[in-house]
Amino acid sequence: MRFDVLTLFPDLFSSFVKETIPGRAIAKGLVDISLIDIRSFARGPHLVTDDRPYGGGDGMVMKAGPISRALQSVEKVGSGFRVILLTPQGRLFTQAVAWELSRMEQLVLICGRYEGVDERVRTELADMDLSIGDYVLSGGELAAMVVMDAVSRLVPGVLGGERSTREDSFEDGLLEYPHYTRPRVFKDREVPAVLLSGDHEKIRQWRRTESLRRTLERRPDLLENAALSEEDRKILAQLKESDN
Ligand code: 9D3
Repeated sequence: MRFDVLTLFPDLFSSFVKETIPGRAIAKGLVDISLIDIRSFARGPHLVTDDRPYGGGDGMVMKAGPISRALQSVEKVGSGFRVILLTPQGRLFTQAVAWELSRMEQLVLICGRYEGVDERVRTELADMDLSIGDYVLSGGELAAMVVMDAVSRLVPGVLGGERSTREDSFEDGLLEYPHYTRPRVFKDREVPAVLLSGDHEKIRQWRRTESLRRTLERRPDLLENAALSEEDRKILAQLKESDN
């Protein structure tokens, strides 16, 4: 997977590239991140990348020209190629979108700053737009890192030891059960006895019940699309009835 990031702040990515999962994948040659400074494609003595909005109003808008020229400088490495604009107005980035994108060979991520980006970047240059959630960031850079982290760990071979990504939260549509390690007692709180019992079937049932309980309490919206067995539905019915 090759990522090309178009940004006014390439330095923001240095520790991300060095330290994250994609960083380890880079060492293995499975993921490659190329940073492109939009300012180096600006023109004139002042290398202007933004301008005042047509129609008036506060704030500045990123110009289409420098972004367009930065995009033209990106070398296409394959056929599975998508240009993605990170914007608060974009389609919501979810695990399902991450899986879709992980099948591509190359993703170009355009990071906006200021109040926004000239609309023609979205309509004429980008194939899709993404938002990472309903909160206001100062720019698209953190969103680009979120997308790269989530997508690159789905690329085959990226996760160390091939630990199954299907075990992860959200892969079966439920929140995870609680985890415990030593010590057995912490702040007078004991590890649930069932986890020390050695009874693997009991442990499996307990974990599934806690997974369902947490999802019901915290994210009932996830239950709509979760992969639920008959056993799961019985447990859920009990949890709803008994209020525990
Ligand atoms: C002042 C009105 N804002 C609209 C909500 C304008 C605005 C806010 C934040 C324009 C750009 C930004 C910068 N954010 C992003 O570029 C961004 C973002 C985000 O803020 N939240 C979630 N996902 C994303 S992806 C890119």
